[in-house]
Amino acid sequence: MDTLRSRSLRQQQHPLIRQLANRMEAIWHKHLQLHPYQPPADMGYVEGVLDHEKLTIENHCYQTRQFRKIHLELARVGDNLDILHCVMFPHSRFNLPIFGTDIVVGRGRVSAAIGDLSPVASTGLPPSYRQQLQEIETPHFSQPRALPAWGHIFSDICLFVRPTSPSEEQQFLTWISRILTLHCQLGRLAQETSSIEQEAAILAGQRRYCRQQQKNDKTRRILEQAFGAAWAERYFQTMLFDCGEPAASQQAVARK
Ligand code: BLA
Repeated sequence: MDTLRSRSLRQQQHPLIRQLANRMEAIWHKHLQLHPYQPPADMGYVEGVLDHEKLTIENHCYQTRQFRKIHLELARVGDNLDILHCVMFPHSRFNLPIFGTDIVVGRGRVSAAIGDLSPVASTGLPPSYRQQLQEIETPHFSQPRALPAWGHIFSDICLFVRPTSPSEEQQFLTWISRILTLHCQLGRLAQETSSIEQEAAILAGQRRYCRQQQKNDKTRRILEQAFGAAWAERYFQTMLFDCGEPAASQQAVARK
């Protein structure tokens, strides 16, 4: 992993992204039994051109017994734009929320840091999450940001801010690390449902999450400009926010 890390795009990226990528991988390795997840053939590592600048996308994917896809994406456009995107999709037999985080850095300044545990059930986050989240203090940020209209999928713990100092960046890092640790701990304890109705409801909740995320025009515009509309659509549906179950062979690996 050290060699992988030392070659990773994160070495050129903003320190908040590098630190968060390393921290999330450390938390996953500590709490979960990770198995490889093969991204679609031409989508693991991608290069393109955006406004005469090189666009590079690097994807790291894993799966576990509870999570059908754990996806960490790092992207960089010249020296102008650094992005970290992460989503953990639970298997549809587990009534677990969807962990997601996105960091966007434009010309060396973090313009957006967002993190959430988004519920898939209409009843909101499971009671165990509600209870344990009370232990995690939400830091204060001087520049909170308003969620876009499609963002009603996010929970009331969602943080969407523009950190204005290294201290606020560190506070976001600490907060999101605690949320992720809790999620891995509770995820590991989660029991599979045997109810077909509940599984269908979970799947519908995940589909709703993906549908809404696919309405993020800011992400779509970047991908469309660099790779064209058709590729961007395929990337959204198969890499960023796919709703289906992975191939049977991948599930078999994770269930061992
Ligand atoms: C915003 N996402 C953005 C922005 C850009 C991207 C450029 C605008 C930043 C700003 O307004 O300051 C770009 N994000 C990307 C790209 C990828 C990416 C290119 O992930 C990947 C290739 N987005 C997510 C996830 C969440 C998310 C998992 O991928 C939340 C859990 C949220 N990103 C999110 C939100 C905004 C955003 C809510 C603000 C959108 C808006 O203000 O309209």
